[in-house]
Amino acid sequence: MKILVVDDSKVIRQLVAECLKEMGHAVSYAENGSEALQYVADQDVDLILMDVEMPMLSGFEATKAIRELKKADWFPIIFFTMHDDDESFVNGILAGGDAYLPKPLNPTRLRLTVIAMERIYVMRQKLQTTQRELQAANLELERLSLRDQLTGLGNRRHFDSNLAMQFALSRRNKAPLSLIICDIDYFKKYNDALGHPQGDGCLIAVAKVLTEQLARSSDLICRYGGEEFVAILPDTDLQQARALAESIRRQVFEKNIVYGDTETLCVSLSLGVATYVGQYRTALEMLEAADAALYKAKQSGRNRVEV
Ligand code: GH3
Ligand code: MG
Ligand code: MG
Ligand code: MG
Ligand code: MG
Repeated sequence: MKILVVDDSKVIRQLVAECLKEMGHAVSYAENGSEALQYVADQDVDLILMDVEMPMLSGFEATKAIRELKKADWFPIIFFTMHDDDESFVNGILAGGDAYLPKPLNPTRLRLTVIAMERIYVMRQKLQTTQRELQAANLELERLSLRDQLTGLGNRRHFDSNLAMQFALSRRNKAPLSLIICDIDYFKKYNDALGHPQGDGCLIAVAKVLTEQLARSSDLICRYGGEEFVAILPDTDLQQARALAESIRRQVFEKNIVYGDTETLCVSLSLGVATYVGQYRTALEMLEAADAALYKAKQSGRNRVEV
């Protein structure tokens, strides 16, 4: 344990330290209550051995202040004092102490009390490990809850919360915000021709193109539904977004993912683009505009970009 010994007498500090070092503990010192308080504010401590009568701040006062400072973190504090009466003992416990040893110190009693307090230390260590593991597990859960399992892209949940946030940011900063919605053309036919597992592979391939084409760290690409993807592009104007969409369309088409005898049966995307420059009242309105553009792309022959 990291033990802090607090006493205004150098002789006692040395005596106690010798005993603790023999037990294998790391020892630090403070000469009065306020030094102890300062030490606890700056450094890690597992146990404090504290004299009661000291100049500046008494052991009881220092203990009250330490308990206030470290509200969420209880480590044991052992008092040692000349005042061996019941009332002093009660006051020590009320001040936030855990044990009370009379002076002159009996080394065996000191050692045994430290051993008993070490159990609190062991429990604290376990608790801290559990807390760390829980935090890590929560982070992982949070991460998983925002991912699409198949493609590794963001999922619908991620998209919804990010769009709301980016829309608000864009409105406040008066910066353009673009959306690209992509839908694989005739994907049902692809599945019918090659089967669902192959279809899944095609979704992964399209996701890869999207990830490669939209490389800004601020871009968010999500799988919106079955064979629909959507990208949120902050600080991107209509001209840039349209060019990106066109590049995605071309890259997917040129991959030449054929699924029939004739060349015409080749995977392609239809894409709809919308850019917010203050004209939409809500993020949903913007999404509807992008969706309408996608519909137009489908209506006018597929494998194309519309705005
Ligand atoms: P359109 O050009 O009008 O978009 O035609 P489409 O066939 O792509 O559209 P439709 O909505 O009729 O069919 C979408 C298909 O996407 C149907 C479904 O089986 C397939 N699909 C959706 N999710 C998945 C998936 O996770 N894996 C696979 N393999 N197929 C999927
Ligand atoms: Mg003293
Ligand atoms: Mg669709
Ligand atoms: Mg559909
Ligand atoms: Mg489709």
